Amino acid sequence: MHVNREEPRAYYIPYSTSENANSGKRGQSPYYQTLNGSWKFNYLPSVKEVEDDFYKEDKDVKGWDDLIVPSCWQTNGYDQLQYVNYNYPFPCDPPFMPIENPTGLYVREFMVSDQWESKEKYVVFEGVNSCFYVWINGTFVGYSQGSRMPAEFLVSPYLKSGKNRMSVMVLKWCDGSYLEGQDMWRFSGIFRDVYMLARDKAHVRDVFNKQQLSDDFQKATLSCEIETTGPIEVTVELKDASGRIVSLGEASIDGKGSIPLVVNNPKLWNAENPYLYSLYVYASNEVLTFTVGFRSIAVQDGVFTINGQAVKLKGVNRHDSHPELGGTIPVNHMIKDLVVMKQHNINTIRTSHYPNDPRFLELCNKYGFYVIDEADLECHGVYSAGPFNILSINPDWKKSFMDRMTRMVERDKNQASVIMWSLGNESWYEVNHIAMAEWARNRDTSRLIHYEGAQYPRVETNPNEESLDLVSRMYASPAEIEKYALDDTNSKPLLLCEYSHAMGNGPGDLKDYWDVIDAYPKLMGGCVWEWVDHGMKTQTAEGIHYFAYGGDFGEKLHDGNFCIDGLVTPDRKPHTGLLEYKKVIAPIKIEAVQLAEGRIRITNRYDFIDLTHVSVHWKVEEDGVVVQQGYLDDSDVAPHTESIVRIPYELPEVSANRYFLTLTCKMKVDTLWCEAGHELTFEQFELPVERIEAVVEPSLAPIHVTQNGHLVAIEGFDFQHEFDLYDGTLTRISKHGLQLLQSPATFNIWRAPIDNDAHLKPKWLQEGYDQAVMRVYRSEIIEQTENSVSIGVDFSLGGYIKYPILHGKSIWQFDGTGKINLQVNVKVREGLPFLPRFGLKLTMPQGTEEVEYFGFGPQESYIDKQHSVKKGKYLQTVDELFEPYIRPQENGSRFGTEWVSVSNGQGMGLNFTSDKAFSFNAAHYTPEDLAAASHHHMLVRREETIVHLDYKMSGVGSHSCGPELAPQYRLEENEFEFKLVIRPVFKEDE
Ligand code: IPT
Repeated sequence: MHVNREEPRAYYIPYSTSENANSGKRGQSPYYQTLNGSWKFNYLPSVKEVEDDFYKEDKDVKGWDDLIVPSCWQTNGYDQLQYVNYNYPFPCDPPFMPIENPTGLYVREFMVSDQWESKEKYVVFEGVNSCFYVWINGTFVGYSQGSRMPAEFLVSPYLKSGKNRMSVMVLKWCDGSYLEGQDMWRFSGIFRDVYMLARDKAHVRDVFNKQQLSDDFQKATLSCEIETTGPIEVTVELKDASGRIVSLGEASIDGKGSIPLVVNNPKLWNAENPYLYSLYVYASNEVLTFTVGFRSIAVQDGVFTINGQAVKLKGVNRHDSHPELGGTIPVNHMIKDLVVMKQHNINTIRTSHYPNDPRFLELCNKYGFYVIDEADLECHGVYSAGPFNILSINPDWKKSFMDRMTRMVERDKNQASVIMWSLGNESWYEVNHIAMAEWARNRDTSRLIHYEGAQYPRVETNPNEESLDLVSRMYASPAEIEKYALDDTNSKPLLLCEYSHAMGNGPGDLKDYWDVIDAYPKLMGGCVWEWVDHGMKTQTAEGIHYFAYGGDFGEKLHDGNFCIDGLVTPDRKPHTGLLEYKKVIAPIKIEAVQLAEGRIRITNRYDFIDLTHVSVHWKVEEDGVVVQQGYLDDSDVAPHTESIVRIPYELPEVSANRYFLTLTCKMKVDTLWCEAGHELTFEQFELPVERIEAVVEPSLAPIHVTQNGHLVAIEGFDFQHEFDLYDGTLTRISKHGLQLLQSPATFNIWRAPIDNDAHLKPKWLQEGYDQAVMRVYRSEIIEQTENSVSIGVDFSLGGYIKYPILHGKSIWQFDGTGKINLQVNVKVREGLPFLPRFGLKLTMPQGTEEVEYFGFGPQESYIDKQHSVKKGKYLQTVDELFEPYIRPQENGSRFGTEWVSVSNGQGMGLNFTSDKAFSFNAAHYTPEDLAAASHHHMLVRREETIVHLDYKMSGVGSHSCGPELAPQYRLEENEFEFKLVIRPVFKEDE
């Protein structure tokens, strides 16, 4: 697995003074020299093409390419961009790799400072995929594999004064690749930083800051376990966040030693208040610094706790994924992720499925995140070829498994944010895992051990069931986790290490999960799969930018858009699913107690901090217009407690209007991740005001009806409508001569399948849901007066081969004002899969761009994805309603709409209402357009506007990898009635 690699150690950079250490910038250290930059690079499709002398000192490499390090080959035009989930993109023949193994040769010249003359010099590679050999000045230095772990080599013997040359050979595949079969783009190369360190001959090699908190948290002891490379005086100093020394110690250490530090009344670290002390380790000319966050992580009576407090993990799975740089993640990009996460109330990150850059963990310490640090180990691919456990049970592979655990734990053992070690992902669970777990438990008693694969039965049962501290599940449904929580024989907390698969339009089940998680102490939360869509930014021949996914680069084996399953886009724009998550996991909950008297309950769901940093604004809106507002008095609600508050609004006893109360919780202060005024969460209630319905006088305006064959013309003072009896539908709606319908209205059940419909889609297609056309059995005028006319239609909607999907009876009543009252009664054939939706589809002419509605907004909402939207009056454009999913699919619907007007810019259009709230959307694409395009940029925007008025739209769920859509979110009624009022309007006159 390696040759000449140094033993793993904690991550640090040696500095010369505490001042330059405090800068946090590696370049401030005189003992650090980056080897990032421009390297000469030669890519060869096969290792057999490597020239024997390529690493020699005098090898002429002028003709080679220039490549920036760190980087990935595939994002620089070398090799092949390929996205594969768990299958191996090579024959499964462990430990062998294809002979045609792509290879990258790197050469770089660098100077070594004269001031380093007397020092020991090391080179550190923080990440190279998948394995590499290093030479300096033509002499072999060493070899390492294990892509996301640092490899350090002692290079003093090979360096000379003046110019030196480093040559590196990186192979795309090695036997380690069998353990790196994670669901991701397969990148290669020196993709993380490379640097040299100059050390005193006798120096501190490793530091393990072992912390222990007394049971009452009043005393913290820090045992600094220090390993040196020779006899040396070591002084340690612990400073609090203000820079005050709180404890110090010293010792002469030759080899291993320990310096104890004690802090009375320590300030504890947690994700909400990430209080950090700084530890300085002085030895000879060097100072090393470590942040120290005192916290205790435990399972108490089956409940997961931090600092003795039950904590729920509100997490995400995060891959290293950059839309242009691939697996190379600059620090500012890491910060961007953390800021967006913080702004969305996320407190936990699982570093799926490998350790990240060590600076990422330092940022997590500082910004406040709980991290599940996962070993770089997934051998899921063996499962496609044969038994799942062939590697995890095989003693020949034990060393490789252990290597991935020991190097991670040693590197990250001082990081406060790391609360759990994870043995990797989806590699079954056998003796090799148990060895990893047991080693880690022995080395570090302060963290928990996680592994999801343990749920599968083992061939060789190991009696030590205690190897893991918690039970971990993927994609279990809310009902399944509830069952676990209710079973008293389950003594460990349960973590959903992956849940609510955020692929495409979704997830729609977050609230259901959290209702259950919040109800049971044994459920410790979970991490949504996943944080980011791994789209690669690319462009068409015409220069149109788009985000590519599997298959877009002509790769033979790929897994399509299964990598486009994040809560944010590749360029980190929040999807609507993230807004939903933010609301569901919000740290403050507001409930109604007695709205007539303005009483509400505020619950502080933070685990450690009170609410003094939050200001709560309230407003009352009367039909969408603010009529009263104010701020609540500061409420100092302690964590995990609640307070009942009175809001001083005054309500009329009766009104024809509706009143909504909206409370918004905002940050009072600037933080690392937000500015004062940032909205943490909100809540909304309809206020109890007795409603006097406005009396609508029946229209006495006369109506003229003329029938010409199958066409019925319905005319009044300022309108002309037309109904086609043959097709059983409306063909013209016009006001003042303006035709508002471009093509006949149709009943519609189809939606462009979302990713979460993928499993159901074949059944939908089998029944012809995508082709359902109307068959009219009867269509006639059934009632006519001076002021109105009604047309009755019996129809069915059917696809092909099978019996019709549904039968319906519609009554279209026209009155003298131009209003159209539609009532449709539907019977769906028994035994069918639930309907995507049912509603009326209209096409409105070019120029129909304005949408005004009273309902939920401003973003899309569905029956199961509507916690992050606010009820109000919205004015948007058709384009603003659209959500540009990377793979186009149903989007932009508005659930719970009470009325909507869709018009041209002058306000001339159609107004829709119903007796019950309905869903609508308006777009420049039909469901068929969306379904036919594989990427957003391939959509051709129509000039006309397609409007859907839906009785119901089925929910979105997370079935692409999660449970089926819950029954309450499906349109699976066999009989229903839908009423819709269509009114041509000139809005500016109303
Ligand atoms: C699970 C994987 O752990 C994760 O890496 C990713 O592939 C995700 O699913 C799907 O997007 S594996 C699945 C078979 C449960």
